[in-house]
Amino acid sequence: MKVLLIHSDYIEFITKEKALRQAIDEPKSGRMEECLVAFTAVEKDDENISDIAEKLVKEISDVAEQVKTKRVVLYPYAHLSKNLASPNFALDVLKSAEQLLEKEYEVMRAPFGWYKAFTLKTKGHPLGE
Ligand code: A3S
Repeated sequence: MKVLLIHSDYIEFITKEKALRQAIDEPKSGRMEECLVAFTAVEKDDENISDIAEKLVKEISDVAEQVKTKRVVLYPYAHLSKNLASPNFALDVLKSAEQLLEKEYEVMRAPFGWYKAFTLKTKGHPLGE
């Protein structure tokens, strides 16, 4: 698994085009203020790890505690790996992580299976996809 964690002033995203025919969420746009964004690529090797969602949640929680935020965005981000898990497996992992995180955090899961655009602001520097 590859995870890029960015403590952000805000993130906004919108679905553009479908990227997959299966394992796909409904299209949507979203915005979250002051949050930890977890850009996540689930990899082939993760398919052999039974508690991979728990491991992801641990990683996110550790950093959320450091930066003192209670808001998390789970953002599927396939571009971080060339060795991706199957879409069905990846979506399951992200959904499980969402459920676990919801016990302690306000969580937004960005739609899976889409090309999306995002705007993110961190420490005053706006970035775009
Ligand atoms: O690859 C196209 C879209 O399908 C999802 N996806 C995965 N995301 C994470 N890990 C995997 N193993 C995946 N397999 C499929 C993602 O939603 C992906 N879309 N951010 C968008 C592109 O703008 C994206 O990565």
